Amino acid sequence: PRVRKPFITFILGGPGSGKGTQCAKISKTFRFVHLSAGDLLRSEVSSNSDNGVLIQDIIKEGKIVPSEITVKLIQRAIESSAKDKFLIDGFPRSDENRIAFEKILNIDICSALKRKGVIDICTLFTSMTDTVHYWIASEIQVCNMVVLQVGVEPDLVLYFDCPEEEMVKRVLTRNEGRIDDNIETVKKRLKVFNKLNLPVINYYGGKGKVCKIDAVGTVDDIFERVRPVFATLRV
Ligand code: UP5
Ligand code: MG
Repeated sequence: PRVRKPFITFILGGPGSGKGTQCAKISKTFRFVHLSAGDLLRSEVSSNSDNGVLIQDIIKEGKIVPSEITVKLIQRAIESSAKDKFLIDGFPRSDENRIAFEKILNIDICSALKRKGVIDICTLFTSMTDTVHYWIASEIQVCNMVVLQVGVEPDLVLYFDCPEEEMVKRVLTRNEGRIDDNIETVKKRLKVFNKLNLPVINYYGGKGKVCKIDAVGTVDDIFERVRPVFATLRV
């Protein structure tokens, strides 16, 4: 069977840097599925799910929701989509988030291998569920053996780089009733971004995966900086 390998883009940047706005334009122009981690969490709150109150309290404090909750929501959204190009907006927000994403996926593969007692990789391919297919990052052919490279790494990371005063101005004028769009919470969100999210960007930077976009200017100006990144992709 064909191995399904989704194309994963992480969209990162501080609060109000324009992630959501640019994702809307990218998904429309280049047919990507836009998954906002913040929106997935907010819809858990509004649907009164088991974790709704916990999530709401954390968002209000500008802190990071436990990885297992967010990862599950993202995983479910990817799996229930028939498409294979994704923008994951606002995740991972910390090294812990990033590692949890990779680890969960690794466990899927390992348990599939164990369950099937697989020695022959062709047997594995024919016996795996669709879910597991998703999480195979790539296969490498070595002589007659196929080695699976597991752990989901994004194919691309976009980082919207924006000065703090501009981000604060945008968030405070948004006026959409978000409980975290007030000066106290914005200050906390910025602190958490600098302390926990920048290391994730640096990690992927070290792997040559980050495309840094100057996020100052009009929405259209910024999209013209983003456009060539996607126009030159071969996916
Ligand atoms: N705007 C956009 N572009 C503009 C431009 N070029 N010029 C002028 N104005 C511009 O934009 C923000 C506002 O600015 C909008 O009004 C827009 O019209 C305007 P937007 O595109 O919404 O920016 P974005 O970067 O998406 O800002 P957002 O506030 O959504 O970013 P956050 O990262 O803070 O919010 P998110 O929803 O991702 O997360 C919220 C909270 O959820 C987090 O703080 C955290 O508590 C929790 N969370 C987790 O715990 N884990 C996760 O994985 C994700 C979220
Ligand atoms: Mg957003």
